[in-house]
Amino acid sequence: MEKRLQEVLEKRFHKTLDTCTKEELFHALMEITKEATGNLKRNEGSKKLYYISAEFLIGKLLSNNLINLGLYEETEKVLKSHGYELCEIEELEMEPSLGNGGLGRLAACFLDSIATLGLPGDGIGLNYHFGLFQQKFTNHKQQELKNPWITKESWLNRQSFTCKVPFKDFTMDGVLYDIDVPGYDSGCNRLHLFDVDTIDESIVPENSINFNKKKVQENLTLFLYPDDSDDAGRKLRIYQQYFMVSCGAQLILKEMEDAGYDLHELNNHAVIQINDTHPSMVIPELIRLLTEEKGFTMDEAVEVVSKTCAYTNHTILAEALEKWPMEYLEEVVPNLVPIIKELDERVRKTVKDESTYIIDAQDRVHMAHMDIHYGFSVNGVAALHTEILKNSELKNFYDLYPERFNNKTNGITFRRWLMHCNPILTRYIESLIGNGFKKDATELEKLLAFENDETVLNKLEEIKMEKKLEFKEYMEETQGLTIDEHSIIDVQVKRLHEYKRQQMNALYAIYKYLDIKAGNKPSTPITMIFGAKAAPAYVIAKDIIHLILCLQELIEKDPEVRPYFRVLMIENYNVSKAAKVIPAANISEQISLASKEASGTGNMKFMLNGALTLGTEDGANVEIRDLVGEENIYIFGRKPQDVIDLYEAGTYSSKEIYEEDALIHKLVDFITGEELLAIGDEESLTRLHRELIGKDWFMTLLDTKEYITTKEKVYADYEDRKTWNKKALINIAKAGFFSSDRTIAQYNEDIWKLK
Ligand code: CR1
Repeated sequence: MEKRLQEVLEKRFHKTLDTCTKEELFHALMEITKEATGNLKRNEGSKKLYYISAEFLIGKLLSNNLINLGLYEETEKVLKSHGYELCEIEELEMEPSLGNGGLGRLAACFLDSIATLGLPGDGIGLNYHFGLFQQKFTNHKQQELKNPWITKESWLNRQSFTCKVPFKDFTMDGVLYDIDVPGYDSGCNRLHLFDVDTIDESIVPENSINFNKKKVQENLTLFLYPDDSDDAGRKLRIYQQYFMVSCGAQLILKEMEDAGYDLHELNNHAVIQINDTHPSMVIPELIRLLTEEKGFTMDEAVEVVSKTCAYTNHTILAEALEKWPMEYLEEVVPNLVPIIKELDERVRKTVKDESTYIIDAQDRVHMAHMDIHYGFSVNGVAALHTEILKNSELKNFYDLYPERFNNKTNGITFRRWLMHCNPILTRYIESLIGNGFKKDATELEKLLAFENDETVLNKLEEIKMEKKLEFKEYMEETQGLTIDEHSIIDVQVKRLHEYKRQQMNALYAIYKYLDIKAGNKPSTPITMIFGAKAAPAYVIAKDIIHLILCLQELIEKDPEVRPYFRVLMIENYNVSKAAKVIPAANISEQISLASKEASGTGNMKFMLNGALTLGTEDGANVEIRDLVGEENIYIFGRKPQDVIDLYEAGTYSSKEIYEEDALIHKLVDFITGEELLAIGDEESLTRLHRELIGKDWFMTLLDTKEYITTKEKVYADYEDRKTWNKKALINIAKAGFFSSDRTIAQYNEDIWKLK
């Protein structure tokens, strides 16, 4: 490594390891890493997976690629001997935020595991020039800025593949950029990101994310999920989706033909995993290409495509289940319209249940319905979620095709979420149980042998302290906030959404603030940490951020409360910041309204790093509980079936709770009380107050009381550090199940069947 680094630095910058700048060092490292990845053998086989997704939240790649290539430690040593820290150098990389949250990060973890397991499988997506917006706090509000990540030199490698994508009024030329995906001690796959050369980044002004949505040739791949609160935004999304699937489908067919396969046997050589409904148009597009260009009859095309495509559902929230008005499709992708109509006709001929038709009475196309009728597999992302799909959300489909439904509980890559983000913990685990867990995560269970070993438990606590100190330093540098490393670190980081109920956590903060004001000081100080971006057009979500930032300000300025209790919000929460805060956490907040969080994956990252979960009976929390046992997790709140029944009955009334419960009344009214109005924006706080009392669609007030009681218990339990550390150890030991290597092995076993 040292020799190669010197060579590259000399050749590119006429510098040495002792004279170069950090930027030059970063570029040399990127070049060497790219070269090493390029030299890996490609994972191959007679059948190949295409994981098609609108999002790949890959995050920074340098360190992870070095880890997977087995070069991390050596590089670290070489740099150290010349006075550099690798962790400082990795900060220089621009973060590719090519996803919103869990769904996109899952796709990135999956790519890592697919490559690691040696499976031939490539990702297909879009090369967004700006990632998810960069978040800034101004006047206690979220401000959105553009978030560029592509520099002159990047991980992208331009390929020679091109294709033509026919829209109604014009054709666009697709070009392809690849990012190599090295497996951990394994071969390499690729992430294919499609783009167009006519994109014009200059149509987006500085400090903004606004642009002319109608200039599709110039804006198509500018942004991930452009604001779709208006018609132009929604149409742009259809443009993006069709562009992605058409390029993807053309690439797949070309690869199959190049390999000499008969396209009539496509399903024997390719499997396409459709990640949520954003890529659903790949089904009619493949049928179009096969019938128009490859001489297939409609029957032949429908049959082979149905045997090739599989669909993953990631949510039961109605807003996220895409239904495109036929009128839009006619305006954007008229070529697909007759095919979609034909697919719907075929359903109507054989199926009585109208609720499963692809085109509904309002002439809207239900993308998920198309996936289920014309795919061979439908999976949910956690056991509970899949049961809800089968028994309620998609019951009518389950009745039709029970054999298609299966569960694949999500997972996370331990390379990033343990080895990279917590090297001290990794090394310590290795010293206790050897390094087998790096390849087989279930070996972490060997840690259970130490559950009563005080030396080990104390050491775990020391490691947590070290990670808290690192996080403290980071927050000081980035936001000028000084965290008390001796406090309990209680963290809720995830996208902002009412169903995730950050507002309930904020109500707790109000409770605690008032309690301390009344003289009840906690024995150990508490630091509540939030991190969340709100979709730019999601008004209430932004009001919740405003509330949290106002609470932060109130408490930071209150010398009576601040020493005991603080509320801090991480600005611009992203993958890199997740890697800093998660290892420092004692408590992992997973408090969604039961039944609404399909899985969650943050919950897994926290447990792996020794935080205890405070959560509802939702998503993968249920499986975490089953693994660690009731006594090593804090579960509270209404049960999923009760919630489903409550929606069904339509009897939930937050107003009733607010009027009948004095404590809740007081907490909710604090939002518009004089303390916060002195800091914040009356309109925003009043809107949130009104929403909580008048609607509260995600039933915050239903669980608030029990949440407060349970959280008080968690804080009290922290006082018995020995028992706490034991619980932490059990959580780490049981986290192995949540390795995405396990998830991917199951996808392969049940769905993909790659050799
Ligand atoms: C779910 O909300 C899940 C991820 C990955 C999200 C979350 O619970 O962990 O998917 N769904 O499966 C989503 O983003 C659009 O839907």
